[in-house]
Amino acid sequence: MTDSTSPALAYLEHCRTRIDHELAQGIQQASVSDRLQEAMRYSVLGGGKRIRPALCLAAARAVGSLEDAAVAPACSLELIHAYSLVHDDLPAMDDDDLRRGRPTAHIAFDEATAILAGDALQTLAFTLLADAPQLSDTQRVSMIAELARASGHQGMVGGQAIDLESVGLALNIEQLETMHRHKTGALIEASVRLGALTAPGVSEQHLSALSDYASALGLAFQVQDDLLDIEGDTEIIGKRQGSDAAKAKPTYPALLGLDGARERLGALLQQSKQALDGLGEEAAPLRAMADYVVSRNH
Ligand code: GRG
Repeated sequence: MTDSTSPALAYLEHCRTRIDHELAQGIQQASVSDRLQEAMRYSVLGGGKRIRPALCLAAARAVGSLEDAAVAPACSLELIHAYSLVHDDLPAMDDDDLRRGRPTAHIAFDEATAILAGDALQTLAFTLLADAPQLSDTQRVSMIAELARASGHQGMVGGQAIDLESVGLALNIEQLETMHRHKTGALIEASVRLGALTAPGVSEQHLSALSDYASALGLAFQVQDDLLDIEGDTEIIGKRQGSDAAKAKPTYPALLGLDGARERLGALLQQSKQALDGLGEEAAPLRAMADYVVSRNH
């Protein structure tokens, strides 16, 4: 890690401390099945960088909200993210055995329990938002609507469907970016927007600038993910676990070449940070997160 990532690493650690306690409490609430609850805990609290909660807390700070107001939305974003990883790892999807250096949920438990844990994490996300003590009814409804849009068929789930349908097809760069904007970008954008919505009177101008920041950052996240895959695999087309030629997916380096992908990453970082020009020093954690996303090593 370079000097440019250290402010973000400190911020990510701060966010982890702040939200992991809340996540554990949310999962702890009486469950009719100990095994299901254990699978939920395993899938959420066993590692992960907490990029989405950090973006949510950082956006709240950028618009002058108290951090307390952003804790429930930040947890809801991490829960949706965790559910998506559990389901993505299933045999019917990516069929991965390892996640965050440990057996995936369906290996550690069983397939049916992993499906249920993912379902339960998803609904818990919306419960936390509906019950968020620091937010008004209007804010809760707006956030629930935004999160549902970003994670459902208009967002992440839709992107995953495009991804599955495109296996073996030669996507062009526009089609690749459309897929990523939905599959991973929508939740990253929602992370920033939910943070901004903690300020009751947030202006359309600020919301739009923050959406532009997040939209460029969501793509940058994916370019860096593809570049990290190459370092891990030394293959331009491939995937991390359960590699299977028939499942080869298009990537930025495959379409643009290594230099082209790095150039695209630089342009997206610049675009992302430029969107914050109208925001002051309070947006420093968002700027640090942008640097981190493009230089992270895992
Ligand atoms: C199955 C409904 C459903 C959706 C799946 C987002 C997604 C759609 C699948 C994730 C698969 C994947 C590995 C995509 C690459 C980008 C990505 C989301 C990586 C993991 O995110 P990080 O790096 O993970 O933030 P950590 O472990 O740090 O939380």
